[in-house]
Amino acid sequence: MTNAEVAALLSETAVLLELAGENPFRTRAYERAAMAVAGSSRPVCELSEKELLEIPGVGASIAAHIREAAGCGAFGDLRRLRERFPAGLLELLRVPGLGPKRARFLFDAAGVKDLESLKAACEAGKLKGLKGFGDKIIANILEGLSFAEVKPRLLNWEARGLARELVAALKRMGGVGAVEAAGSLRRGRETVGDIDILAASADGAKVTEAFVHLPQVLKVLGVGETKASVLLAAAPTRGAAGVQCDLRVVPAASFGAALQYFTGSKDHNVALRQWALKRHLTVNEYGVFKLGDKEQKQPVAGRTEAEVYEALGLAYIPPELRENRGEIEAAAAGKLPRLVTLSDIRGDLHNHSNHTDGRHSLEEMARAAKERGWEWVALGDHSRSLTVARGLDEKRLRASFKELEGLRAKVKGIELFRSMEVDILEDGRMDYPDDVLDEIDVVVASVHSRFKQPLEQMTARLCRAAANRRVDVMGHLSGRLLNKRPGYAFDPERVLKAAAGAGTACEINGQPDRQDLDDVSARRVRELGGALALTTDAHSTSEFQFMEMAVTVARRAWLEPKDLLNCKSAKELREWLAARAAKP
Ligand code: DGT
Ligand code: CA
Ligand code: CA
Ligand code: ZN
Repeated sequence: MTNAEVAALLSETAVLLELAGENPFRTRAYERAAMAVAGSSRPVCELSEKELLEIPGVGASIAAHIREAAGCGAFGDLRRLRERFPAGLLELLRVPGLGPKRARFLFDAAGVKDLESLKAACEAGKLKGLKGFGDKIIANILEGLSFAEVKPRLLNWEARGLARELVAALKRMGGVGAVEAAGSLRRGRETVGDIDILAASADGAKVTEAFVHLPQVLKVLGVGETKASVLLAAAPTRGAAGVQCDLRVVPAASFGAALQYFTGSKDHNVALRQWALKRHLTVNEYGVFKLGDKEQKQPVAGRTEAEVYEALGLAYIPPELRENRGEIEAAAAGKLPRLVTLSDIRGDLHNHSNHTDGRHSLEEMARAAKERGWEWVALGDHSRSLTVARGLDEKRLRASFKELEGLRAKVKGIELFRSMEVDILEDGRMDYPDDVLDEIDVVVASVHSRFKQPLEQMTARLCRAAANRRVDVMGHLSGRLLNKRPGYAFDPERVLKAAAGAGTACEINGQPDRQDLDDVSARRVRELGGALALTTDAHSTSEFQFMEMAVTVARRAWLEPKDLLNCKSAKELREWLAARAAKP
């Protein structure tokens, strides 16, 4: 079995557990493991139990499931769940606002068998009057239906895993030079529609033919001398079935031009061609040519991408910026940002240990952060109101502080800060009294309840938290989960302004299905002069690797090291926190 197939089984288990009414944090554990397996660079079916446990989000029981699936294509727990719930029911669960209980009721008692019949029932007014289906619920379901009808796209993190395998397989083939993933994946978009791969070779037919016979290929959609399209055996996220992958093979002399073209975005390429025309040049997938060169046999550039931009009189534009959002003008003026990279990161500010719903101890988390080469890490957990995640009451909070204090002497070579993800209560107050908040170095404030508040109320709630000087970072501000639920209703502009005004940082959460803030909002924070923090929200030591996802979002938001708390030294971070604590 491929990683994608294993991921699909785990993701299916998550959905079925939700139907079974399981604790949402247990459901989430399977979703997390599915994303991690899909993004893993090693074939999970060939790993030992010990190696499996190194994958983010894979604990003992999920490791056992994977070992079982490797042998027979599924595992016992999943088979039993499948027997309990018919397939059509799964589709209904993609509707946010419906929920497992109502989905089961409609399925069993109201003849609603899939999305289509749910829509018909809503429109015909058949839900009205059913027990538990008030006007507000029906409105939520209708809104949720339009969300569920959009075809799910593959998460960037999952696509990276798939592409990495394919790129490596292509590089191993004889006669193949450079190989790169292009398209939206290379631009770091949060989700991708399909995977585009580009390879340099003098013998295209040989490469495309070998490509369509790779074990990852489920179905061949087309194969020719320079390109091939296939469906990959993959359905990692909820419903994102049959991922398409396009391979193009070009001669090495035009690899750079082709890479530029197939990386897109389309809007960037259109703007770039207009820019070229003004300079009496034309640019296409074969190279940059003088306008007079009708035969296009003498390219001015084409072998590398850098050469293509240079020939057009532009600084090299990193792929994450190629969305026609002002990058061409900035490149022409020499004003491109010095985008943050993973190696600029000195620490993480939001994560969880086994005091609440994380898998590893504070000590294991501290050591893993150190192994990553970080200079500091702020370790934390969930606050008391989040009972499903065993949130810490004041007594357990103090115990965790004491443990962390002890670790400062024990784990040398990394500075430890105390952080906590503290719930924002429904009126915008925080889940701990002020004197407790004062004992926490980094307070990350998040919404985990009452998602359905009206826009005004939610906006006021978030603004109040953002303006609270005891709050240091606003956590996953929109509350969205990609492919699962939209964020709650609120006015981001007002909240971002409140945060910037109070000097409160906003988080870019690197969990692959959160990526929250998104690139557009994060860029807005920078414009407003606000601070930003990249976080992993790690629930195990290896989930610290989600910093890479957060960095990608940050790059798409034009962020530089100076915009990020993560790029401060421990001393600078302490000073930043102290300045906030000293505010009246
Ligand atoms: P996706 O797959 O929906 O996430 O988005 P992309 O950007 O990967 O789009 P895709 O796969 O259709 O095409 C890959 C790149 O190839 C795209 O970003 C730009 C280039 N491209 C494809 N078709 C066209 C076209 O008709 N005109 C132009 N200018 N560029 C194109
Ligand atoms: Ca694509
Ligand atoms: Ca494509
Ligand atoms: Zn959270």
